[in-house]
Amino acid sequence: MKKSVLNQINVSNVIIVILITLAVTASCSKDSMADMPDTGKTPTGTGTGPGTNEVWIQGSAFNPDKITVTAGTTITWTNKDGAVHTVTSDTGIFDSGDLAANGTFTHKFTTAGTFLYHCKVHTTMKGTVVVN
Ligand SMILES: [Cu+2]
Repeated sequence: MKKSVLNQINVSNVIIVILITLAVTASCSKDSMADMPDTGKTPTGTGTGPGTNEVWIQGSAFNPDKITVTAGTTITWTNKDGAVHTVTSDTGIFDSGDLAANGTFTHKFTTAGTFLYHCKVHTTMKGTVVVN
């Protein structure tokens, strides 16, 4: 008799431990979900990569380095680096000026063509916009 009561207590203890473990696991995953919006600081990006008609300046490179759009599209560049970069047309039709960390620049491409651009600070950084 006594032994069976003891066994029942042990079983309930095990269940309580499992429930506590589940509760802790659930609250941990909830916390990491809550942290996710903080990592993506752009209003339009998903946090993992540039969205449609967006170019991210990341690791001293334009991502994507070649983007194809239709005439009338506005492209937004966002500086995801800590360093200052620029988005400067090779032919002088647009220039962002210095973009600090999280700085953005937009330009509307109204005519078809291939538009080369670069960063004035880092001359090896090059990008292309193809407008159809
Ligand atoms: Cu640069």
